[in-house]
Amino acid sequence: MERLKDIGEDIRQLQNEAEELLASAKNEEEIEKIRVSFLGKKGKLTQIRKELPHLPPAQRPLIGRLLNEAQEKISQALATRRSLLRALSREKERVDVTLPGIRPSLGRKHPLTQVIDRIKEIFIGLGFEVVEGPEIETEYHNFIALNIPPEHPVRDEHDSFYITDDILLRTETSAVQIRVMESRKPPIRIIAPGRVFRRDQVDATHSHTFHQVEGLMVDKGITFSDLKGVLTLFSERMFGKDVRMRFRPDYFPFTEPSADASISCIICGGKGCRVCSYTGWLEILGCGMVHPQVLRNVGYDPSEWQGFAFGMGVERIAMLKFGINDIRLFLENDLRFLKQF
Ligand code: 2U9
Repeated sequence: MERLKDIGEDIRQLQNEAEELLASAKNEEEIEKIRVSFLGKKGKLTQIRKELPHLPPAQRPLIGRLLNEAQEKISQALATRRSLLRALSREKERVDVTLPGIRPSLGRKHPLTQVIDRIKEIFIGLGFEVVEGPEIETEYHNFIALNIPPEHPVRDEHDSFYITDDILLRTETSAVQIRVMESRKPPIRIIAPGRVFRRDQVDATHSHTFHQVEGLMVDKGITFSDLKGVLTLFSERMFGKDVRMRFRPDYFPFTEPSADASISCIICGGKGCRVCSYTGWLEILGCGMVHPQVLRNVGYDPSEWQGFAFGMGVERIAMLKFGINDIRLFLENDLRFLKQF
């Protein structure tokens, strides 16, 4: 009888022990270990069950029932713990859709790209086509076809990066336009935006690498009036309807006559301020009628075809438009600068 009580007590204790262990089980592996150590082939309850045949027959039904009950309870506790842990891990993965989102930071275009895009948009609106060409050029396309012979003083101004005796980094995008003229007959209405290179001493207004947009219109009977009309429309669209335009004589080997074009100062409206050096005017581009020799160089007869051309520095326009005072900022990729535009 005493032995019967002991076994009954052992069973209850084992059940408690299993339940306590399960209460602190942290994962599926720990639960499985507990199952094996109580209910497995060599488990603690299984060991007691093995003793059943050695007990007096009268005691067997009672102990058998206690064992079954304990096994049932432990199985239930195992299942309860399993489903609780599963529920907890699902809870961790659950997304709270009411939380505020993480806003992805949006990129933006470089200020020079913004300005080039706007220039393109305006000229496309005026019927021009955008053309691009190589940054590495032959001396012929970069200088000679443009009426700039080797001894010409402008070669000093355009001090260049030579790769071989007759291959260099282009100093202007004019070569692109020479290539277009070589391959087509007029009428031609093109702009050539792109990167150019000059061996300049770098300072707040000079960079060895900068951007230009050049333009060219060739057709029958093109005059300086067409040049003034197109460039005035451009500057009104670029800088505002109220800007006035001024053309003064200048000299370039590839145009004749040549002019520099200014707009009334966009800061002071022409009254005079620091930005326009108290002149009321800002120089924004160079222009002129395409030199007859340049037309001949590409096989056009200057008595049949005439044209005008212009060129502007994109950095200068962007500096005026955005109020930037140092050209070096465009090439530094400093986000504190770039995020302002
Ligand atoms: C062809 C014939 C003529 C393009 C022109 C300028 C005047 C000019 C400067 C502006 C500032 C260069 O970036 S800058 O330093 N450009 O003043 N450019 S006329 O004339 C051409 C182009 C192509 C076939």
